[in-house]
Amino acid sequence: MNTHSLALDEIYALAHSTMIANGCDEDNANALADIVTRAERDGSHSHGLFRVPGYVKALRSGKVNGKAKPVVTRKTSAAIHVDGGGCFAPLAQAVGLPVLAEAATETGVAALSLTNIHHFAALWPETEFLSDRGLVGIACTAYMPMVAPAGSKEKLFGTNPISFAWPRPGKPPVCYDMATASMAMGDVQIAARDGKSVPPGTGLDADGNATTDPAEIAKGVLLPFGGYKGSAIALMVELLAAGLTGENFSYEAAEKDNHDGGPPRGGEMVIALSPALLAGDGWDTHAEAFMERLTGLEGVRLPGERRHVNRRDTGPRDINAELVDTIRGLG
Ligand code: NDP
Ligand code: PYC
Repeated sequence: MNTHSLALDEIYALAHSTMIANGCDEDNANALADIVTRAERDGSHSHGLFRVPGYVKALRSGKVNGKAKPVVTRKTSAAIHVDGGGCFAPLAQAVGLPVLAEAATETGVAALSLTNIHHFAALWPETEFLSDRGLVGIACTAYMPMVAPAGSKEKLFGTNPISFAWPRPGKPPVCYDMATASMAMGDVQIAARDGKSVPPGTGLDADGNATTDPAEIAKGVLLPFGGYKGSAIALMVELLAAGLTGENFSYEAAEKDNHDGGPPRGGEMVIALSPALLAGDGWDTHAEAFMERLTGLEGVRLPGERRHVNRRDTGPRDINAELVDTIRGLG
């Protein structure tokens, strides 16, 4: 693979200038460039610059409002809502997450529903925002149908990611962020681009046959991770991100979408819990003793650790050259 070496501030500038050139105002462009840069910094390659052409398509078709001003409402002491006004998710999160953190710190438990947003990013930025403030974070969002529920060969669920972050004072959080599909579609697309195969059990081709060819899976369906168990979690994500926010289920999002290649309108649910209020004094040392047991087992590493190691490297990143050239052409 041919690559271009880009410093983190060059990645930010590339994403920012591309957003501005395609109709975003400063707030929207900054929020997007920030999320893209942090994804590349951490090695979340399928949700960094890789997504910029899709973001541009959604701006150019008018599906996403690059000048949206999200509105946050504290509906009760523990229920917060953000209407994104048709923006990409990161700006709506930037407006809602501080209010969520304040509410959970006061009450112990709080929930943030985001509607009228377009989510095309990783979810660890949401949950780590909360764990950085001493809170437990859980976030999930739906998408458009790509995954066949257990027992079916027909797609209905989105790749429906869920992220969980646990705060560890003085240390990076434990944070997982995973599609409830066997693999994120972005990673399937990158495997297809790079001429790689994917593990058996990832998905089916358009005729419903098992295949390890990612290009065929992209035309067919992904399978949930872990059979009916992952399927149940994907179902839960649909209900939390759409049923509980009042926004589109994945199938509704697809029915209403203009299919420009950018993210559809949807919702997100973010939940924050305060261990200091719920478990009380000593919650952190108690949890750390558990982490020590866990990481003391041979072969175990904590989820999020790979990203946090990448994060410590502040040097340039090698980015697929064709992707960089494509993005430069969009400015
Ligand atoms: P992966 O399968 O690559 O990783 C899932 C999680 O497992 C990560 O937290 C990862 O931590 C952890 N992990 C991986 N290997 C190990 C290991 N050996 N031991 C312990 N933990 C491990 O991610 P997915 O392909 O499922 O998802 C990729 C991204 O796609 C996510 O960021 C997700 O949010 C995003 N996505 C976004 C969607 C959207 O609608 N916006 C839809 C679907 C996916 P680590 O990162 O440290 O490796
Ligand atoms: O990788 O499956 C995915 C995905 C869908 C929306 C954003 N990412």
